[in-house]
Amino acid sequence: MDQEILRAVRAFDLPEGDIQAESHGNGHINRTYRITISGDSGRYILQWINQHVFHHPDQVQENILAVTSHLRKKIQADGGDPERETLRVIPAKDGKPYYYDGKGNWWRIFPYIANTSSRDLPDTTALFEECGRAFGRFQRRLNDFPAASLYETIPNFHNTPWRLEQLENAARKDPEGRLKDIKEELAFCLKRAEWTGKLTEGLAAGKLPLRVTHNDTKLNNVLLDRETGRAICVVDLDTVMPGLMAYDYGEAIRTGASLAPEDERDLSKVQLSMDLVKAYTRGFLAETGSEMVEAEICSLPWGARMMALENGMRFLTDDLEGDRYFAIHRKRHNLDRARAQLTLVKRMEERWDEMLEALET
Ligand code: ADP
Ligand code: GN1
Ligand code: MG
Repeated sequence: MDQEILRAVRAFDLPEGDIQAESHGNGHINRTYRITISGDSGRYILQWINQHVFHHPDQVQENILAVTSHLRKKIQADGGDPERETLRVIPAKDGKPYYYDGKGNWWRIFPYIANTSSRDLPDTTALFEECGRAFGRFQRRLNDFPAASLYETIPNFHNTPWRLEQLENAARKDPEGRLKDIKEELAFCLKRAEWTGKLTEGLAAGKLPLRVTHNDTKLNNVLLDRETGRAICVVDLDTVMPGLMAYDYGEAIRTGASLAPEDERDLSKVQLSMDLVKAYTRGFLAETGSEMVEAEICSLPWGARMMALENGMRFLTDDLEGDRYFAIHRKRHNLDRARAQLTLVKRMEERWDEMLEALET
């Protein structure tokens, strides 16, 4: 096994024993391993934090420690089980919430939450409604957390007008000579420039309140209990930062209410399921509806459209720049992803009235 993994596990405050590591999960950013230690009944999730994406991994870990400590208290007060319902940061032997090896590698470790799995696409509307409840609960339990105390782990993360500027810059430079293949997709994005500021402007005008948000509410960031199917724990807390409710609603709809994978090449399969949209909305609003101001509720469908466009633009930018950000598994993978996401934008536009009506369900 990779010596770096062994060294990393040994840096944490864990029982001694023979270490086994297996790759785990489907993320595009960090590297995740499931760890077992002989003689210890527990298992662990070890993650290498991508420093190219998170420039201050220590700040990421400080955020996660603060947020999970807050969540633990709320879960206890609700009569829940904090060991299953939130992540727990295991400290390194030097007491820090991470291990840095001095050579550019940052690591963290959490207990593995047993008998759970995650899905890239929802199997049923009931499951997706459950996920809506889980992200809604996460949001509700953090509504009294001091947002200003959190580090902004990725500046401009959901600043969609800025994402569009990045795309235009990449197109101007065209470092890999790929612009010729993406002219149509670029034009699609530019045509939507006027509404990319809809959420950021709502925030600046004081109409949309700033909250503590997850910001990466992909379906596979919810752990589901294998026996009951219940959504029990929200993971992937790297991007928990101040943000807008519409981001968390929107990113979930983007990834969970589409009937095709994020990188589907057959664009006729990229369809929006209104049953899934309604199911998620029901679950999310059941937990958060009473917390939100009217303008915020109205902004939710825009969040979905914005997240689909924003991800489409990010994938397109990464394709132009030679695939430096998102891990790819085939040639022009980011272009496939971009095409699927922009198709999803189109589907949302076609069914816009229904998306607005879904708020009433
Ligand atoms: P990435 O940022 O690369 O998406 P995640 O933190 O989401 O990484 O982890 C990848 C996958 O590992 C998740 O989708 C989930 O299925 C699983 N996972 C993460 N943390 C845990 C945990 N503590 N217990 C069990 N499974 C986990
Ligand atoms: C990344 O880490 P993962 O795979 O959950 C990305 C998200 C994108 C997503 C697209 C920190 O999420 O913003 O929406 O890929 N995370 C970061 O699949 O950039
Ligand atoms: Mg993830």
